Amino acid sequence: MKGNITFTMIKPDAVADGNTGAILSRIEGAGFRIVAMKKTQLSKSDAEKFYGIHRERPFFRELVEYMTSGPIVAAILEKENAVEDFRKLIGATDPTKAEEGTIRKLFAKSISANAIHGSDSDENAYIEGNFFFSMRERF
Ligand code: IDP
Ligand code: MG
Repeated sequence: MKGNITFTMIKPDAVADGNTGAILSRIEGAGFRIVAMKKTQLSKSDAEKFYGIHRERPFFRELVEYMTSGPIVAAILEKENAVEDFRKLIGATDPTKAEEGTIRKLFAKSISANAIHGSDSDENAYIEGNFFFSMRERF
């Protein structure tokens, strides 16, 4: 069912602030079905691997430090047009540029501690989902 799956993480700032429930409620309210979910904490090597594409970016060290600073909630979500619709729901990377009503506008603290991750393509949704879960054909 290509196109119907995306991957998310509720990031350490949002989990630490007690916003997990409020964010999940918005995700479900927007029509996404949670097909797998777990709370865990990334090791340094997990975070470096997950964000490997950003290795050369100036913020990479800050990003790894932040993403390992506390527990995250990882989930696979299902909905028609999941990747694009979820990116709309979470808003721009920089919360000061995110639209009103988006999850980042509501819950993010900064461009780094921006509350939530959302996959940017179908291909990455599968790669990222498989990083935390064993995705089978039915996904
Ligand atoms: P995205 O999460 O909206 O897809 P990406 O450009 O893929 O944004 O960056 C991945 C993550 O790296 C962001 O969500 C944010 O946590 C962090 N990040 C991105 N740009 C910056 C920056 O300029 N300074 C600090 N952290 C950043
Ligand atoms: Mg990205």
